[in-house]
Amino acid sequence: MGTSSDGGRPWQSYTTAYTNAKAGMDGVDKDKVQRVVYEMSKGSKYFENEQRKEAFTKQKVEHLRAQVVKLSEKDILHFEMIANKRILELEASRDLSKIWLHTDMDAFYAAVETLENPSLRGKPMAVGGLSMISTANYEARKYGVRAAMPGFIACKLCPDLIFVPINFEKYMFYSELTRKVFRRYDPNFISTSLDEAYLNITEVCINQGMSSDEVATELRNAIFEETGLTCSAGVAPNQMLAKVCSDINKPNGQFILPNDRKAVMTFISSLPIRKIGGIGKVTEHVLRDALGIKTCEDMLQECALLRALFSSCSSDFFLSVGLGLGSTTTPKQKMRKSISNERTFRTTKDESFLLQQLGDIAEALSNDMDKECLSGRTLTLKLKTASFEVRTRAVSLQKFIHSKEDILQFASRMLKAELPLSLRLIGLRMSHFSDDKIGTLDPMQKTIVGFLSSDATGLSAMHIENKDRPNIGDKVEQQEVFDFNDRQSMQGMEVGLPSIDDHSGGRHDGRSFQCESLQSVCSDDADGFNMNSSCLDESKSSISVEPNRSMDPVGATSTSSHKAGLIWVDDYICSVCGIELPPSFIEERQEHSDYHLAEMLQEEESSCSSGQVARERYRFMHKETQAGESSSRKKKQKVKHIPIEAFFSKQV
Ligand code: DCP
Ligand code: MG
Repeated sequence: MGTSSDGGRPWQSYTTAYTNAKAGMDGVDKDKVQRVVYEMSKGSKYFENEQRKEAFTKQKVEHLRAQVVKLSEKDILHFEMIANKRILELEASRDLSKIWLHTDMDAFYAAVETLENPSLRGKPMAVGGLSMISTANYEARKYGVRAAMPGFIACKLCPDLIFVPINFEKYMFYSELTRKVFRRYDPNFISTSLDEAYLNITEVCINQGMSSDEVATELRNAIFEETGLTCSAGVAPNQMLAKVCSDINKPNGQFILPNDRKAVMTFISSLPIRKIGGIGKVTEHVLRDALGIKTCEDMLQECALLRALFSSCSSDFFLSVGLGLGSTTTPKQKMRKSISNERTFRTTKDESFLLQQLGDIAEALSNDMDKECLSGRTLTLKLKTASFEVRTRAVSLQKFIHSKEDILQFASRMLKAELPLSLRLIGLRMSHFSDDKIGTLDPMQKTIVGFLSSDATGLSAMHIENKDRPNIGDKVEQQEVFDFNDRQSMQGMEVGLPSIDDHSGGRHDGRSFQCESLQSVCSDDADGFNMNSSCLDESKSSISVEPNRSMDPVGATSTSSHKAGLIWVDDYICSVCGIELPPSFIEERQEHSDYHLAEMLQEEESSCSSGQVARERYRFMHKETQAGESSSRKKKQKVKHIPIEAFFSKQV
């Protein structure tokens, strides 16, 4: 960004959410847009934050490149064999029997506003204000104006731009009208936002003797009749492809991909990976710059590297993308994993104002939870600072809570621990719901109580999650649904940097606190819906360590490996979990051994009923580890576990 190697055109490497093309932006002068965005944001906090994110991406790329270099020819062959076997398995799972339709309203908010005020028709307009635009109509997009762009930049690109304030009630009303139509075609349609839905139209096609093309046309006409609004549709054998297809002939168009393997493979062969839901800017850049992967087909070409460098979960996702596979089923019941509420305001450090906002958010969250009869155990506080840094703090409680008072009690403790701080956004998210009724204590839920002594308030654990997720109701461009650190975090390494694209324009602070036994939660409720999102759901635990720490000498490996009873079968396979790591990945193997060691100790701890016993064991483990290992190791261990009291040290 702005280096001497940029030939005096630093904006060319300045790619942000604002400079990505959306539908209707094909003919836009990209260079001009990038220059304006660059010039208008240069020096701002946003700009600085983008620079930090770019540095993070570069670091990821360098890390992966270094890993690639370490792979021997034998390693590559080994992983190629495994990947090819997996490709065959995935191929065998291909289901071409379903017809999926994805529909997406055209310039939704803007179209609703224009419907209600026809004088806007044909003029460039945006919904939102000078600070942020929610969407722009297709006339405005010709100038490079788009959703998520600050209005003041949009004005520079398009001086005649008309702004219309946002009005959610209207959009919800029209969204409900579209849903009435969807129900006629698929009563179990999956709605992913106010303006998007997936419909299984297999039965309609068969029962009505209609082609999918005819059904799509009929459905779009019905939506127009019902609402006066246009939408676009994509039809394909699975949800992932249907979504890609609905964007092809936007606005007011449709694209049909037949249920035929050859057609799918041809379609996917040149498709840029960024078109796939779940692959965002960071993933795109990292895969391109580190592994040379640009198209979906490249995923198959580079299958050995993907398999070697990513967890099986993520590499499965990548290989599925390469094969054009996606979900073909309707989830029986979409279980909500979290519920949230957030407020953006003018940047302030006024403590009473911030606490007042927090109270309002807690109340709104509590009301929303009551409507759905939810009570939860993990409360996450999200803060966006004046410098766009996004911090999340979470607390796991012994009991399930739902009342405003309870939420506020824990939320204000978390907030106060951060103050003084200049903030522009506060959010609260509740997750880990009780399955049944409000207030029920789940005896099976393990809390930190068995490990560290609980405090009287029931506040038992706190960790800092290493990534941020969009909130329910947030509209995000594409959320990355896999974790770059996955292989590393599976192995117990966390670099303390964000691992998904941060669509909120924020940065996550790199600190890692470790309080819940030896386990830190590296990801809980990713809002992704596709095949690999479930892989992220709490399935991976990691041991948080200091960012960029120095690695231990090989000697330490044997100590930990021995403790965890771990050997490397066939030179590659971990005897404990089956993960594969080439012999040349010495440091990663060390991390992996450490992970199992911690896991083993954790199991022991959880079988202890007394917190005191657990603490003693914890101390013993520390002493033991420190005695046998290098001084850098000692430092690491200290960083791993920060007592919860430390977190509240600033509390009033
Ligand atoms: N939205 C938002 N913030 C964003 C993106 C979208 O508030 N960053 C809102 C406004 C949009 C609506 O969600 O009207 C639907 O989002 P889409 O991405 O589908 O965008 P549009 O419907 O506006 O345009 P199109 O689908 O034609 O590209
Ligand atoms: Mg839309």
